[in-house]
Amino acid sequence: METMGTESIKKLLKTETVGKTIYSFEEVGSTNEVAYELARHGAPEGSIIIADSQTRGKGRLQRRWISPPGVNLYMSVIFRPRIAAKDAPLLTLVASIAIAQAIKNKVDDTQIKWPNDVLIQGKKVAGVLTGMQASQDKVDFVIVGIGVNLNMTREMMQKEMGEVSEIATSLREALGHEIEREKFTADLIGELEVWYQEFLQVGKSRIINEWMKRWGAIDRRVLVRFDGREIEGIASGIDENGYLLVKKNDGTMERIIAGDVILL
Ligand code: BT5
Repeated sequence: METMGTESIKKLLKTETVGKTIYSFEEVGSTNEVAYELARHGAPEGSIIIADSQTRGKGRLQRRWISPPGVNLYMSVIFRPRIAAKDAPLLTLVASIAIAQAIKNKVDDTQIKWPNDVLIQGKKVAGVLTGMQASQDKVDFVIVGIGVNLNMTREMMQKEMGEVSEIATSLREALGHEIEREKFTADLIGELEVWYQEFLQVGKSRIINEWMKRWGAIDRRVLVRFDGREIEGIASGIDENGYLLVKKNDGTMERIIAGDVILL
């Protein structure tokens, strides 16, 4: 078992901002927590925090991100875009596109699932957890946390994840061979810079369009759980804020800020 080599990642990077500063740890509670602390103390735009394992890896809504050592990628990126706080969630979409692209270069059957998952053959290979600090509606910084299952085998997933292993996969499982973690990380950092720049320079609509192209549920029947409710309908897309649009049976459209989508 080896920890991630920061120097090997840096050697492979061709980016201008993202990954210029990399903080690497053997074990942390959560890379997002470390990133918050560093961002509060002025860590520059594009700084990256990587850990070999997390003891309190976080998902959304107090859920857990299973983070065993030596096999996967757990990374948080500090962004400091000059945007309104309401636009910060779009960075989740930016990250999902970047992850999907980095994986798609290796596995064809890769899709995004609203709001923050990347799937291979319908199983979750990656998740994104975005948080921010803002003052007077302007973003101070956004933390984009990314977990990607790289080298977990099926046996390892069963052991580490229990039931969750049924809905999870890893790049290794899809490809049938081990992944060079540093190489994948450098590729992903490259994609993150590309899509972050697209967001800043071309704008929201470009990100929304690119995200929708990679979303597997468009025009499909879905069940959505949110705010203790459940609705069924057709997944019609996302709006300019990244909210999910579901056309219900009575023809009305529901906009959903946060929730879980199940394909029917
Ligand atoms: C997410 O939440 O998918 C966001 C995951 C973000 C993880 C990264 S790792 C680096 C950074 N630091 C952190 O502390 N977090 C971020 P959510 O959509 O709520 O999905 C969580 C659910 O996914 C769990 O309830 C499980 O069902 C499932 N799950 C947990 N660990 C998994 C894993 N390693 N692979 C696939 N599915 C997993």
